[in-house]
Amino acid sequence: MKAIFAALAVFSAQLVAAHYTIPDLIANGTTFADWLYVRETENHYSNAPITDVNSTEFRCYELDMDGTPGQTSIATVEAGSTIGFKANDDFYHPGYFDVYMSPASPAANSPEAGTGQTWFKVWEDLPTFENGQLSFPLETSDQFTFTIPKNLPSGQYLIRAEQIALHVASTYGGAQFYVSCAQVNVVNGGDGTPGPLVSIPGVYTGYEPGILINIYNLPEDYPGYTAPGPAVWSG
Ligand SMILES: *[C@@H]1O[C@H](CO)[C@@H](O)[C@H](O)[C@H]1NC(C)=O
Ligand SMILES: *[C@@H]1O[C@H](CO)[C@@H](O)[C@H](O)[C@H]1NC(C)=O
Ligand SMILES: [Cu+2]
Repeated sequence: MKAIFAALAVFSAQLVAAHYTIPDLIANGTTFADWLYVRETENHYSNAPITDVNSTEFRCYELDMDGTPGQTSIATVEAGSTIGFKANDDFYHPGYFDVYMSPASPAANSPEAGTGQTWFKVWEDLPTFENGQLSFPLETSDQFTFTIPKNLPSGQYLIRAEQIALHVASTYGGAQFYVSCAQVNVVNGGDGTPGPLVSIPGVYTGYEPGILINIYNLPEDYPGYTAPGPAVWSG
């Protein structure tokens, strides 16, 4: 009997642990090694999501908030080029995706980078709404790409990838956030002024209609998915 309970406990622990991380930066058509340019996250072993939108960890979820930045390399990327992120599994949870960037002062590999109201959104992927149902095109993919705005000023930045998984988001705190931050040096940039600027944490309360939502039981008059956070700055 005891053995059966132990086996069940292990089995359910594995079910709970069946999530993912986002360890790879894609740049210049190459997918780079795990945690080379992306700060290693605290869930690198458990793959578990963050659910507290107010915690300091919500920013980049580093394994060690002080040590990890310095242990992570900085990738040179060109403004206007296509970059992306790759997960360690398909993004099989239904959700919304976005990417934020922040100028990184004093450097992309310093713990202070991104701690102010300095973040702006550069890309998003919304669930589509058709025939009364949401659908999630990236569910069967383990990666996504986007363009670094051509007019983004040159310099060091953090790039924060986020999926807000919505499969158990019908109660407060249920949405699962999968996040990680890449460290980059943007070259050949322009003279744009990115915005609107937000703080992370601080950008969400967790009560937004795109975060606190029952995707399996939408209201009769549902208008389609509303993205949380600021509008995308495309440069
Ligand atoms: C991407 O290509 C640019 C231009 O050739 C180069 O400067 C940069 O180092 C490359 N970045 C990476 C991460 O390989
Ligand atoms: C996070 O902060 C927001 C805004 O202050 C608040 O409404 C919410 O209840 C907080 N959530 C948690 C889990 O502390
Ligand atoms: Cu999961």
